[in-house]
Amino acid sequence: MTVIRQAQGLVSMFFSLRSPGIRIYQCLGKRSFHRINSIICSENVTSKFDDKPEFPGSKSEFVSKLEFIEPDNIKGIPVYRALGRNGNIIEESEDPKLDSSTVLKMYKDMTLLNTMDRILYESQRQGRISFYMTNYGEEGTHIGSAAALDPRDLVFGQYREAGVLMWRGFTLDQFMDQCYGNVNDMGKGRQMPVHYGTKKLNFVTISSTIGTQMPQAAGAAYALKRAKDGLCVICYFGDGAASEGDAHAAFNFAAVLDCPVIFFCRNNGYAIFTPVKDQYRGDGIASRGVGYGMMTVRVDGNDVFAVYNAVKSAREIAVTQNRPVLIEAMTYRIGHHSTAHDNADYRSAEEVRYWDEQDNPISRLRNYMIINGIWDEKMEREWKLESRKMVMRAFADAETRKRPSPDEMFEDVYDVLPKHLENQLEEMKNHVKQYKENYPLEHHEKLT
Ligand SMILES: Cc1ncc(C[n+]2csc(CCOP(=O)(O)OP(=O)(O)O)c2C)c(N)n1
Repeated sequence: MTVIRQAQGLVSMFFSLRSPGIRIYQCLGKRSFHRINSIICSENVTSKFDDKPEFPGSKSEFVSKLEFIEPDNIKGIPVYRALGRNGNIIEESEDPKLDSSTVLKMYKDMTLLNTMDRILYESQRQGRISFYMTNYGEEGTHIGSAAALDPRDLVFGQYREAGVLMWRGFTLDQFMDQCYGNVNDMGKGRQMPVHYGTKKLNFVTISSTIGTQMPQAAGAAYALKRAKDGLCVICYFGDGAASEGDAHAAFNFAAVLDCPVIFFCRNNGYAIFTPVKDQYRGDGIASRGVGYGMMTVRVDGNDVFAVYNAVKSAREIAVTQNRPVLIEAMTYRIGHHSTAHDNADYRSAEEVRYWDEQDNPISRLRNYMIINGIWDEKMEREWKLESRKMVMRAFADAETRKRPSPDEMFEDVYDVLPKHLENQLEEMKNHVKQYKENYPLEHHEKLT
C-alpha cells in the first residue's frame, strides 16, 4: 500500500506533469541586433538558449513545424478500476485487501444510505419535509473515499455526499433531525434539508451556492500545510460545479501554493438537466487537473475499491508532498436531481434503468462479498428488515420533536444583537402573536 504500492500500479495512472511540456513553434532563429553608423545590423547568435525557450515558467522545447494540438486526437484519460461488474478483483495487485469487518461496514453504510434516501424522499413527497436530495448510484464514491481518509481530515462537501458523513458516524437521528429542522438539529432549523455540517466530524456545513466550497477548501488546506500536522482537506464537487469560476480559483491557488487538498469530482453525467456533453467540450474534468499542474487520476466511481485505492494514494501524495490531487470519479446519478426536479424532463427511464441495474456500486460490492463468503441471501434479507426499522424509528422520532422557537433565527451571528435586528425581532414577535392562527406555533418551542 501507500507509496510503494503506488509505484507498482496506481501511481502510473496519476498524471503528473513530468511530461516534456507543450513545445513552442519558432520560425526565425535568434539574432542579435546592433547599430553601426545609423545602420541596423544583425548577426546570428548561437548560445545554449537557442534550443531551449527562456520564457518565464517555460518547461518545453522549440519546434520549427507549425502544429496545433487537436484535442480529439489525444487518447482519453483512462478510467482506473479494481473490481469488475461481477465482483471479481481484476488485478491481484489492486486488491486493497480490506478486512471483512471494513467491507461489511462499507456495504452496510451504502445500503443504509439508500434506505434513508428512500424514506426521506417519500417524506418530502408527502409534504412532511420541505426538500430532499438522494444519493442513488453514487454510494461508492462516498464510502470508498471516506474510508480512505483520516477522520480528522477536513471535508468540504457540495450536498450529495451524505455517505461520507454516515461513514464518519453521523447518526440516523442526526440526519433526520437536520432534515426536519427540529430542536435537535445542530443548525437550529435555519438551513434547508441536506445542508448538514458538524464540527465534531470535521465536516464543514454545506452551502447551496455551487462551487463556494472549492476556494474555501484550498484556503483551509493552506492552513493545514502551515499547521504541519499531517492532515489534508477533501473537497467534493460535481461536474457542473467544475464550470464555476470558483473551481478555477481553487485549482490554481491550490496548485501554485502547494496545498494538501484532494479535489474529488463526482462526475455523475448531469448538472440538474444539463448533460455533460453540454457542460464541457474537453476530456472531462481530469484533463483540467493536468493543465493546472496537479497530480490527477480518473477512477470508476461505481467501484468502491478503486475509489478507496485512489483516495488512499492521493492522501499520501497530499500530506507527504504538500500537493493538491484531482480525482475524477465517473459515476451516474440515478435519482432525480432533487425533489424540485423530475428526471422525465431530460432523460429516458431506460437510460436510468441501465445504470441502476447494470452498473450499480452496491450490487458490485455485494457480488464481491458473496464470492468471498462474507455475505449471503439470508443476511441480505435480515439486514434489509433491520435497516428499514432503524430508519423508520429515527424518522418517527424526528417528526415528533418540536421545531426551534422562531426567535432563535436571530441568534448565533452577532455576539451582541445590533439595533436593527433587535427591532426586527420585536416586530416578528408582535406579528406572530397578532396573527397566531396563521402560524403552526404548536409545532415550535415557545416564543420568548
Ligand atoms: C452559483 C449557483 N448557480 C446555480 C445554482 C443552481 N444549482 C443547484 S445544483 C446545480 C447543479 C450542480 O450540478 P453538479 O455540480 O454536477 O452536481 P450534482 O447535482 O450533479 O451532484 C445548479 C446549477 C446554485 N445553487 N448556485
